Amino acid sequence: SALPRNILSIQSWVSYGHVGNAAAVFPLQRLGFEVWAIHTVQFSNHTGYGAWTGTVFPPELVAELIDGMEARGALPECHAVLSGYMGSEGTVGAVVDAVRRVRAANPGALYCCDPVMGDVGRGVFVRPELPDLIAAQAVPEADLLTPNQFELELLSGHKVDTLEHALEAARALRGRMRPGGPRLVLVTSLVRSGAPEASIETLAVGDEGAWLCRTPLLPLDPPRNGTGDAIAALFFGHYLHSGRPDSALSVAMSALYALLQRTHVAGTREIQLVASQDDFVRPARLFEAQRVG
Ligand code: PXL
Repeated sequence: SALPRNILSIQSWVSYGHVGNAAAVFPLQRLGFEVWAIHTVQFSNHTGYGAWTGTVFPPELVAELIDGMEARGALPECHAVLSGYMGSEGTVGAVVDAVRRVRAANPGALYCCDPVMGDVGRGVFVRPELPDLIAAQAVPEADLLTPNQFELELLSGHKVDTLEHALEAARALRGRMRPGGPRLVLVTSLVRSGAPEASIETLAVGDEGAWLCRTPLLPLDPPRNGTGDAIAALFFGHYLHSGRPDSALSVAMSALYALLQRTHVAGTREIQLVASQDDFVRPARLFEAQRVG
């Protein structure tokens, strides 16, 4: 069981459209992983529509499902854990507990935390207690962290307007992540002074340095809910395959560009996840990552 194959993904679920696990599970499966999905909610659709039906599951359900998997002897075979949007305070503790139980069974397991808190323009869109809880409990367990620019500012406590600021903030965050792990920070949706017009960048900062990947900016109206969830899944998946932050960054962002481009052409509100599946593995157009530190 040397190759990472089994990923536990703890996120929300929607019946219609693609956010949370409904944006992460399929890309990971398409990359060849077995995905053990735990859903924290089941809603009809994402909350970006302003109305939805469904249920928030109690945080205790996470531990209960881990209990059942443990009883099947599954945990030593769990190679990675991915978490995203956490609907309630209790979910943070439940996810961190799950990560600790997986690591007790398989010390080599990697945890990727997408610290979903908010976005530039929208501000904080989770419950106000969540950012501090994520910073205090989830970040110290994380091997990979995938904040957007806004979340990087919130977690680091510094405004980020330049590449130097982004590098400094990401390095500061690395110091708060799990010692002994790769401590890899992916900064998404980076818009900074000095970047070419009509572009958007993603920055990866790890042990061996920092890399930047630039793609053309596509219209973000309507907002593409689920994009961040898909990025975290694609980057984590490609990183688990190659162990290389630079190629994982290049392939994941190229795949994401293909997904957003197809969605733009289709003119749909929901990201075109299924139609873009071949691009997840081998993107039609490859955007190279350049070393910046
Ligand atoms: O993309 C983050 C996300 C996750 N889960 C649910 C959401 C959203 C964003 O809209 O509504 C249920």
